[in-house]
Amino acid sequence: MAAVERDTTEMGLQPVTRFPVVRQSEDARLIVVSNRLPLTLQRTETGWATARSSGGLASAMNPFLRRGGGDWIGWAGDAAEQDNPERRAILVEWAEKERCFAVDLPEEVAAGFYEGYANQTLWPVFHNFPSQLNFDAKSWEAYVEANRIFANKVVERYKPNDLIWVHDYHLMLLPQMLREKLPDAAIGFFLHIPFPSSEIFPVLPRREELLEGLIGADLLAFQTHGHLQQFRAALLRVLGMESKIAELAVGSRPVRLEALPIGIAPEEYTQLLNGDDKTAQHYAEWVERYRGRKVLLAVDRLDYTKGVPERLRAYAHLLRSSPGLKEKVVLIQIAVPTREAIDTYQDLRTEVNRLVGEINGKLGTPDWTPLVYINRSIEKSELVGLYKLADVCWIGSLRDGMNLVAKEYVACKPEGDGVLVLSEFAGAAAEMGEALLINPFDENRTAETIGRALALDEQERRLRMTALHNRVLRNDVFHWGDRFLVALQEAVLQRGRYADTQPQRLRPSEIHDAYVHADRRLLIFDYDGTLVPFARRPQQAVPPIPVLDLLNAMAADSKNRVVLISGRSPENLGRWFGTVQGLWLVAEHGAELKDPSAPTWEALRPQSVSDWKATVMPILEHFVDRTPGSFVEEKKYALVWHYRMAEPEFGEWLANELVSMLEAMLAETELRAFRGEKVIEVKPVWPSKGEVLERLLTAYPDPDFIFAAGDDRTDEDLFERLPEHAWTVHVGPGPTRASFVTADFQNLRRLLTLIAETRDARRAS
Ligand code: ADQ
Repeated sequence: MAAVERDTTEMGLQPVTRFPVVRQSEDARLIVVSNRLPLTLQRTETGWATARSSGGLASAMNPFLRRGGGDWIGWAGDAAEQDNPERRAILVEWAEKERCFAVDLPEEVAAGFYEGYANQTLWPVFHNFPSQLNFDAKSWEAYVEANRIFANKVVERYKPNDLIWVHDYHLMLLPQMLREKLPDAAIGFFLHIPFPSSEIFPVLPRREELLEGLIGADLLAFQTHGHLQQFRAALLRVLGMESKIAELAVGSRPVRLEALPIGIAPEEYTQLLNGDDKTAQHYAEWVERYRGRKVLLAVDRLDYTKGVPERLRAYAHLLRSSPGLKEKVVLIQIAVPTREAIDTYQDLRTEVNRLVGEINGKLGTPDWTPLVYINRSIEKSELVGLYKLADVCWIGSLRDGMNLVAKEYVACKPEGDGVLVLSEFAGAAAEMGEALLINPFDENRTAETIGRALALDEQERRLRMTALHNRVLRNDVFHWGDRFLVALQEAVLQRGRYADTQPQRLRPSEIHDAYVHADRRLLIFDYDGTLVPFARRPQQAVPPIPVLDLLNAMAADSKNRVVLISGRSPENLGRWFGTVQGLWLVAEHGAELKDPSAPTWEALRPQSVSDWKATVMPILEHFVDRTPGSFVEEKKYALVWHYRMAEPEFGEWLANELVSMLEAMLAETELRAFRGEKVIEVKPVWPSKGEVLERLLTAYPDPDFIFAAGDDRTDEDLFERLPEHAWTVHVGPGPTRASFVTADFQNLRRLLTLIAETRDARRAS
């Protein structure tokens, strides 16, 4: 979608490109919210100053916002001396000149939030390092408080129609906090770091609150499909919430899910590459200094997820195993200090310093320092000079959301030279397949791959690099940001779709009226949870006399065709309802059907096989062993694990685990694990109440009154397939496509009694 241009050059300003709009709204603005602004407060010896922030989020968002315009809300970066006039004046200037609105956090909140829960609890777990997790309740409270302070700041700046874009793991509670304060706001969230697997996510203290916080958004976007899938798995396992591949329903509100890999602003690099004196000077100097040597480059924040010690060990291994490389290669490792107040980071720094000393001390010569280690932030002109110089760029992340260094290096190789060696655990690997991929945990093979990269012939180098270069230029940060904002606006429009189909409370007199005036009526009922409450064991749900009377009365009316569709087995239904004259029965969610005038049941797919049961049964039995009070019911077409009598939380927990396990196992088969009310049912995909409808309408065409009632998701299939004029009723809470909802089976039975009595009344008159 093309961006909307607004020309402001005549006012002496830079041209402003507004973000792309789906539904054009004149006053729509963008509000970006992230932990850090692109500017950071810095205390100097004489007072206060402004510094540029480092890190991937600021690198990416800054050019995007500068192009499109918008407000940026974030923490000032230092919590001290908040009343200092010089400090305050700087923040005012940020707001006026840069549209950066600083959030001030009290000192103890800032520490607990940033160095505490965000970086010692969330960061390690989200990067698959649960062993590095530190948690204390105080830092959680600080995290909640910081999110609340951010929420207040956003509310202060918000105007109707604004788009709010929340960034990253520091602010996972913010979407829901904002939803409560601004129910109609468009709220999007982007996670820059990976989402952990559903095995690891649950170790997080306060995991439920985090997920509930996130799903307050209209759009949740991740760097890769893999991360998105892991989020869905965690949602299922921790909150028991099922989702579709690209959407989730929170009550009746849809939440859109997207995988949107972040890009860079290539011009920020190519401009320096081509026409900047400082960059050219650095480059010329280094070409001279490293003449006759191949240059390997690594650029990281000094974070344990980036795999710096692992890289240094692999480099030492390479030098030891390839004596031919002696004095022929140099590794330049740039490591920007980060989060130094946290012990783990100090330990990492010590370890890296030791490895650097060891490599240069043991492997260097008087003429050769094999490793150049720079432990500070460097200027962009230097960075670009290094990218241009490097023969190989080595990304060794043990885990990384994306890794922008990979893309920056590739952007600086317009001639198609240079080799990218990329960890398969960086999000970038999902879209940079032409790189040489490594497993950074495997020291030997990594060393081999680096050796291969150094020796790669020119043709292959160019082939790989050109493909990467073109893709990085195409999928830049503007493309990424535009896609996010379009998706957010579309997600907001989707709300309307659900709002239009909001079910209403049951209106018995209206239904009764339509019933009375109809001559060909089709009435379809689910049984458990709809006509009767759930029983503790399936066999205990013997139909009570009033229900049999109701069905008898309705089925006896010659204008009616009454159908009972249930998940129960044919034997079960036959035994209980066989005596009701004229009643159609459908068993096992639509696998078999019994026409009252036929002597036997009819299978909808007679050739269907059930030899899979032998494989699935032991798994379900294993869950029975683990869950006191649960049991397995065997039906003709399905196996059902019931956990209604199990301890509720434990039952839900294991149900989620069982579904995750079965989903993976059954992926390639025609079987699926379906969640019902306190049951997990494994059955083929084909029987559905929706499909049975076709069969019923063939046997009983053109009804002029259709009524259907049900309480669970299997009934939703039916509601969806019924024509618009059908009267559909959902019994109980939860989202539905039915046109009416009613609280429980008793309300429904009252309505049916009214209907059944109609016939009696007419007969009596
Ligand atoms: P980061 O973990 O910060 O970002 P990354 O994507 O590598 O990681 O970005 C680092 C940025 O800092 C790059 O733009 C790089 O040029 C810059 N940089 C690194 N070292 C530097 C130095 N010494 N001097 C100057 N600049 C330096 C998080 C996630 C990533 C994700 C980004 C963006 O952890 O996985 O790619 O957000 O979404």
